[in-house]
Amino acid sequence: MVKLIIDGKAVEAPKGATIVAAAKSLGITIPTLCHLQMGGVGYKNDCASCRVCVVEVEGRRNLAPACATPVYDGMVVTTNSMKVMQKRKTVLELLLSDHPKDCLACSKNGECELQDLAMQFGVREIRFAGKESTYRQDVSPSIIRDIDKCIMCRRCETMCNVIQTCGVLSGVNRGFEAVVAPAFEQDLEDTACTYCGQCVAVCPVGALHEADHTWRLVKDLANPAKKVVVQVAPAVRVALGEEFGFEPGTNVEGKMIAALRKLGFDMVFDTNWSADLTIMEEASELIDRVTKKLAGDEDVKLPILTSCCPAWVKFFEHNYPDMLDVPSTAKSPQQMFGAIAKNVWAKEEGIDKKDLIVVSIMPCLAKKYEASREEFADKDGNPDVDYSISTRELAKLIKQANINFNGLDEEEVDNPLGSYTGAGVIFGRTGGVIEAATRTAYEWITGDTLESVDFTVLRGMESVRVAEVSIPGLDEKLGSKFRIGIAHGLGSARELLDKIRSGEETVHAIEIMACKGGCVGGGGQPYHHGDFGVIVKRAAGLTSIDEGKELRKSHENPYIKELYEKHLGKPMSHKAHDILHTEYFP
Ligand code: HC0
Ligand code: SF4
Repeated sequence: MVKLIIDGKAVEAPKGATIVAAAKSLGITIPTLCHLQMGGVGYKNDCASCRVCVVEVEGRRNLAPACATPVYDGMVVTTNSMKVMQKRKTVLELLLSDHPKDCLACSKNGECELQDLAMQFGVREIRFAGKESTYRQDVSPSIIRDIDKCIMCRRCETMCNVIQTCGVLSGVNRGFEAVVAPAFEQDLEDTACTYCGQCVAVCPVGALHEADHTWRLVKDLANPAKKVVVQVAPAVRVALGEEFGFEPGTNVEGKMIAALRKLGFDMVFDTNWSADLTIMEEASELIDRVTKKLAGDEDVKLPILTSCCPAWVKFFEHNYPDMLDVPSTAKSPQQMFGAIAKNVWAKEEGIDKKDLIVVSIMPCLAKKYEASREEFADKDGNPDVDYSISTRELAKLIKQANINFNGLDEEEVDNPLGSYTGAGVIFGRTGGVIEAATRTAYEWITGDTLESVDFTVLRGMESVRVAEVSIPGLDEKLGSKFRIGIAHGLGSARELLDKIRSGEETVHAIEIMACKGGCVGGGGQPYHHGDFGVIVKRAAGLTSIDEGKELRKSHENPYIKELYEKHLGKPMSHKAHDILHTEYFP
């Protein structure tokens, strides 16, 4: 530990800590723009490019960037002198000199970190008005890049390269032309971008944002000729409340359902219901593959990989084209929902599917892209899910519609595509999909009722973890317990998959989610401003919803049982395969 003084207060900090970190331990917040550190994730952006965090260090002629200057014994730092404040204001004015001035029409208006600092430092005029760089807008199915607004903080670059290992974004060009972009300044759509949206989640300004579908939705809701139904992803209900002053992790499901009805949706359904349906297919496929493998079938691949995260699917299609027969062929809950709503439910209700609009509310930006994938549309081009709206977009719509969210009475979901078990809701956090599958697979393999459905060995926030579950009857045949791998974050997925490809690790099943923490940390959730604690609280919120449910195993969902009895026969039947399974493309 080293001893230093910051703003007249003595403090001890670990050797190698930065001034920003040491000041934080004293409760002193030094403003930063490029700097961002997320504990628990291993994310640290410290390129020191913006210089907003400058401070005075005794004995040093120039001001020092606090985010990149390590502390030392006897250091004396001043974070709030007139010289420091003037310099920060000048830095902001320089940043604004090459920044569009359309804040009122910017997607980040009200949430922009540059705007906040300009206000905090009393910037009232742009003293250095001059040439502004202009770039064409890059529009993809999920993400829009408005690169005129890029301040070269490089948070997105660190996220894409270090945490997600996608290598899509990096600094190109020099000087005034410098910008963060894909190689050869291609559009995202032409790259190996997974649309995970994690670059959007850390962008401090409006340079990266979601492809907004709210106006399309408003138009559909106002059209009496259309029946508009909605499904809501597991992770939305524990994060939406943050936009209305609730603590992260608070379950606002009842108010959310009421708000969706007030917005004009004809039916409010739940993706948790189709998460239960996904388990019926995925657990069956798992048992089928293990059984065939044990019988010596060399064509059968293990481990089986979960396939419900669309960014993960796109990642393995780009990076593991030799392993496309490994993931489960089960569609994601979003897509299973759409397929059942349009091809089964609409028929039962006598609705022409051309008049039915299926909307999803997702914590994820890649879900927008997933909904638009060609294989998820019928031969006439009618998609199973028409479009997807992020948690943030839903919050905006609720505010636009002047709905007093906090004052709403709680309401219940519609059926038959709504009620869910505890297994369906934990899909939204890391480890949840495989825990849900294990609950069902265990009971189906053993024929016994589980004493406890809480497979706590599968839980936690470690980025890559391998756990063993004992399944009586199967252990003996396998010669080991059932081994499960879990990874969240695409870099962690790559780490685990590379070990499996090389034979260094052997597991029977793997769950992968592209975002840290799982969907609760998705790129469409309310901004977490680098606080991973927010994501941990959302995950805990989902666990507690599961614990409060009477039914906690997907195969016990009465509406799912009815769906098989009336329409699908049994899991993996010909009909189930037709409607609920998909394929992957290199
Ligand atoms: Fe997820 Fe899902 S759990 S990917 O994170 O499987 O987005 O919340 O909706 O589809 O259910 C996201 C969340 C979902 C799907 C589910 C899965
Ligand atoms: Fe990289 Fe994900 Fe952003 Fe694509 S969406 S550029 S993969 S961080």
